[in-house]
Amino acid sequence: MLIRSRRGWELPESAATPEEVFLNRRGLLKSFLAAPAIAAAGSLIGGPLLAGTAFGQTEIAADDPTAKLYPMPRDERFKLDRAITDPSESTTYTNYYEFGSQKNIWRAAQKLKLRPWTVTFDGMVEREKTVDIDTLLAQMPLQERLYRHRCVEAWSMAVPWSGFPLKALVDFAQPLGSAKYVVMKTFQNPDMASGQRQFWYPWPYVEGLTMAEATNELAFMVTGMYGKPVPKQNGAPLRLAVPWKYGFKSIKSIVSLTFTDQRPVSFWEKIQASEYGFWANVNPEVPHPRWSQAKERVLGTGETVPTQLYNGYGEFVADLYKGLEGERLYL
Ligand SMILES: Nc1nc2c(c(=O)[nH]1)N[C@H]1C(S)=C(S)[C@@H](COP(=O)(O)O)O[C@H]1N2
Ligand SMILES: [Mo]
Repeated sequence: MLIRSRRGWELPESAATPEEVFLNRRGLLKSFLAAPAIAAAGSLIGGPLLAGTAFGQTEIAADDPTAKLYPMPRDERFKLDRAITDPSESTTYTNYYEFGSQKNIWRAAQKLKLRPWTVTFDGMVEREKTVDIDTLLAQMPLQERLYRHRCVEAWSMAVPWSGFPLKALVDFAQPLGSAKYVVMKTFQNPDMASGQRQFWYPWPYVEGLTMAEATNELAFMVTGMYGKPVPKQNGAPLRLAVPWKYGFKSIKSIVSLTFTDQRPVSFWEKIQASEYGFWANVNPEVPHPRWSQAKERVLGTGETVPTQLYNGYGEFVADLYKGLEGERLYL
């Protein structure tokens, strides 16, 4: 967003900005947040979620029939160490390359058509199947969780996601015992998503987890945000949240889950394997080849705070990586 000749993805704001300006976020926000929607959010910077303020760009989409499922009961095991990010920030400052490589693509993302929407389960499963999303949701254990989110670009947010454990979806899929990975894909439709006309990207967006990661209790499938259906720009109608990994692992608008014994090569790994690997676990001590990961800019607060190993979720996930020390776990 600051350097237009480069893709925002490849250069975080912290690397694009002189450090003293970066730390003075209020001044920075005034001078750089030129997009009207984000500029309007500037007045809310500095406070936690304010009751009664405008709800960002999260109006429920007309073609989303799931409003009656919200709000979902909160699972209190997942605590935040910081305020919930104001929705006017987290719903207008997004990464969704299918709709463009800038942060302010939320308007373009309104073209996303939510119904009909099906999810296909294939590969190493008892029986391949394609299921309508509403039929699926009716069978899932729905709940809300408060999670942090850490983008590899060194910004972060804290949001109440609604949805269900990915483990419930894996159980529904009935994978064979020989499956080692689950591979998820985003829709492919360049007529709807103009970013997909940029043919040099390896569409569709693909991400993957090991079966142990996918069935870890922290891996969550998101259908909602802030007690409402998740906005299109944040990945409706079904996205992943794996908060101990960099944000690019949390794939949006999923249409299929494929079970396999081959490690998948994800979207960003295909583009730049030396910078975006399979594991991508958050670790402040392992820098991105072009910038530090030691700190993160907390969206909507003007603050920069230290980043934590596994984004603070080590008690849930550290065991997953015992014996894998030879792998590039943090890139
Ligand atoms: N299909 C798809 N999923 C995606 C992305 C994307 O461009 N396309 N961006 C990823 C990145 S880099 C991040 S940080 C998060 C951002 O989620 P948010 O926009 O809801 O904050 O989505 C991830 N999932
Ligand atoms: Mo990201």
